[in-house]
Amino acid sequence: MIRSDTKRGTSPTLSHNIYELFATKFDQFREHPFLTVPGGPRVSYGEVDALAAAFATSLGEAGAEPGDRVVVQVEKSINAVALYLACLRGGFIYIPLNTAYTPEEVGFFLGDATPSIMVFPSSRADKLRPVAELAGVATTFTLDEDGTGSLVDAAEAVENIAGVVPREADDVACILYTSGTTGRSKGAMLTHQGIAVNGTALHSIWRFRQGDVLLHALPIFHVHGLFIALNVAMLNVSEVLFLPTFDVHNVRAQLPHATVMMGVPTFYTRLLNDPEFGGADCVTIRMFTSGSAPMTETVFNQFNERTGHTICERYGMTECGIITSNPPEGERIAGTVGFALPQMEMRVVDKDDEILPSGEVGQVQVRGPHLFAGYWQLSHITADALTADGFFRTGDLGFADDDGRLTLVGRTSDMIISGGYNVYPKEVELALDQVSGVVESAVVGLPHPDFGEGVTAFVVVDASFTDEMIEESISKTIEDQVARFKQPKHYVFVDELPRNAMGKVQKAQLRANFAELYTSE
Ligand code: MLC
Ligand code: AMP
Repeated sequence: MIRSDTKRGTSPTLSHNIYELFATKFDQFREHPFLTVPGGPRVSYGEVDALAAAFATSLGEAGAEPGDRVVVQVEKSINAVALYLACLRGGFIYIPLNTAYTPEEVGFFLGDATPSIMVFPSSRADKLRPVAELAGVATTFTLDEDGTGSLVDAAEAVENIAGVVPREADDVACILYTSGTTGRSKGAMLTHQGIAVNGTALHSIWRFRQGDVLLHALPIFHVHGLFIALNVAMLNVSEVLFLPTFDVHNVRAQLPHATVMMGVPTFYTRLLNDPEFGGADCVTIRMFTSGSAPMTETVFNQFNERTGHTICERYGMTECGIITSNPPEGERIAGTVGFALPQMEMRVVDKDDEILPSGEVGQVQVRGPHLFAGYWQLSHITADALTADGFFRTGDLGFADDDGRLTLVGRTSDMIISGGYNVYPKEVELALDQVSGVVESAVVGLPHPDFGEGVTAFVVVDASFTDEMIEESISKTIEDQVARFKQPKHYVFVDELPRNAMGKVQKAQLRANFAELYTSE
């Protein structure tokens, strides 16, 4: 049941709670369709607002105080969106986790974030409830109706809806975990102001307008699907065609009902792999955007030839939201990620943080109100990530042209981006090195026709292990420890890893020697 009552904060004009920004729109357009699940339910802005209000009240009644963390590992659903909004509304810090994370990985996040509440689907309760108990989480909820400890049931029983909790601009709204080169995940603290500024800027530069309908097939536990796609749609009070995952058939069925689609490059590669996909699917679309990973010029050009659309590529990062975008109405150039957003200062620097002339490759640094407030409880790492004058070191390498248009060419770390998900080689190597029979390993990203980069492990095996024994040993350990998308797509067993005179593993050599491992298949 969805309630119709809601309640605003007592002094919304003094509060920077981003929920107030959304609520001004929700109040005006309560009947307007918000989330439409094709073949499933459709809810209006007013209904989601009321559900969020009831969820927020229930979380408060369960003991959550403003500033408390709420860790959430749930499938994409209307309830999941309402839960995100409920946390904003109640001033609780929302921490979404990738649904692919194993219970062991979830245990790390719970220990680090010390939430007072965790929410999971009842299908995973058997595995996750003990992990939450072990981490000392006071309360757990499921997000399905009629499950034991269901937040939905608790919300239905709520009698007095609590108001929107006032927040300061720099109060933390969400923590999104992002890994580092050390393999240890860090919680990027994102503020109410930072998220609002980024969403508002995108809404404006991408010229969102009345009648826009967003096709949403991204996961909602990352910046892309959550802030960039959902927040912008909510600021526009747009209808969102809400697909649980990216599936070419379902996406093609919905494209004729949409005006905007946001995706990672793999979405576009997969659409192009369908020989029947073409311009006829896209007649209502005014903008396709791509980001989270590099889009090749080939895909950009083929998409243009097939559909007549030039994809608007943009560049972002968990810590900063969107940094640059190609212009929606100006020239969108393949291989470039466009211009810095309003209020975002961007520079390309050398290793001493000195600004480089246009055309020279260096590290991209950014400063502005979109920036995160630091890594959760890691002040030293936060300090290292920022320059003395407050620029964030993105770790991305690129160059700007005379007009400020940015082209990315690589990264300072050996991070892999597979289908838009970041994979840190160190984390996979640490897991592999624990496997019985593995002497040592090196993990690299190799060009992959579907995922952009394919996680690939080079493994030195103890001579007493046969191929069969080592394969069994690896799959037993890895499957429990690391999420599926991080697991190597291919293992290469080698006698030794190439090293330089200092003993450092030469990953560049592995990448060069095996560059065609996936593309020649
Ligand atoms: C799924 N698999 C992946 C994978 N996703 N493996 C590597 N990389 C991925 N990204 C695994 C599955 O577990 C499965 O394993 C096998 O690969 C094939 O599954 P699939 O059914 O083909 O995968 P699918 O569910 O279709 O997912 C692919 C995808 C998805 C590309 C649609 O990964 C996706 O939605 N990616 C978007 C990521 C995203 O939103 N990133 C934004 C980060 S924010 P097996 O072994 O069981 O077969 C950010 C900032 C910014 O970066 O700028 O936006
Ligand atoms: P994440 O930490 O998951 O937010 O991933 C951010 C990283 O994704 C950035 O630092 C870039 O390396 C990469 N990225 C995002 N958008 C693009 C893009 N359009 N082209 C190339 N890389 C991108």
